[in-house]
Amino acid sequence: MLSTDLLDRDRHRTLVMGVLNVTPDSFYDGGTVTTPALALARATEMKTDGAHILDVGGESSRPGAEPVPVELECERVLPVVEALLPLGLPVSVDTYHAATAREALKLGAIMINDVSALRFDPEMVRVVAETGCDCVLMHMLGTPRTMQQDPRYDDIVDDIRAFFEERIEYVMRNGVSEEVIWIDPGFGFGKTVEHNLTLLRRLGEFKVLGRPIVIGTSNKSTIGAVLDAPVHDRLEGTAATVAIAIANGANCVRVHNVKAMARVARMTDAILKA
Ligand code: HH2
Repeated sequence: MLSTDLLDRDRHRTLVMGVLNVTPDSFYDGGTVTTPALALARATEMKTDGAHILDVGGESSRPGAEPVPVELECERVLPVVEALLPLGLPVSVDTYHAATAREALKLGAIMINDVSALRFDPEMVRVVAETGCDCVLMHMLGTPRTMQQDPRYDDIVDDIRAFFEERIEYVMRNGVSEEVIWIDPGFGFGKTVEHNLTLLRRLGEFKVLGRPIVIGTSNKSTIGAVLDAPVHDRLEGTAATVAIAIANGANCVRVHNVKAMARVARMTDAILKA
């Protein structure tokens, strides 16, 4: 089991998850990885730069994105999963489709990163239960198409914690063991700038759930809004969010710029966990 395994081995180290999108339209790296060979080259670089996990995605979930048919997602993702396996790094697949997840796990992926927390495809919980794979439950308000339309919470942290309690109870009732569950508050998914900043400030409040926390702030629009910076000029802003997330209890940071953020994570870990 990846969570127990990696977290035990690396108790004093924050895990770095490198983002590898095989899409034409992802907000940061869209259109850059178009073949399994290019994916392998990018992933090899990420491994050298300090990635512990690779997260392969075949559908953009940026605000307003349209869903991709599952066949197309499989066409994009599966050959890339296969190409990455010889690297020996754990491969996660960013999907909410059970069919994609099932095939990717058969090939050798060991983690499913589901931005819908297993809500969008009712079959997904069965795939996770049957295979025993690791699984990230991410919070999102609505769907990528609708999530940024006036998102509201009573108290964002209390609401998301209640969401996780419900989701964890649901997956465990359906045969998923607790040890494989990771939680992610979904930075940028149905949240205003203020909501996202609050989540980072209060991330530690999710610790009561007893599960490893993943967070993906990398280059997102909240950083652009604070710094008034375009998407490819958000490295320092991302660094600040990664350091604060780790200080507030994140166990795994999902990032595009692996070299820089692996260093930020190592430095932050050294300060906090010496
Ligand atoms: N963010 C994105 C996609 N998947 N998964 C988790 N667990 N947490 C996140 O914050 C998260 C995620 C969006 O980032 P990216 O994949 O770079 O962009 P796009 O959705 O446009 O492909």
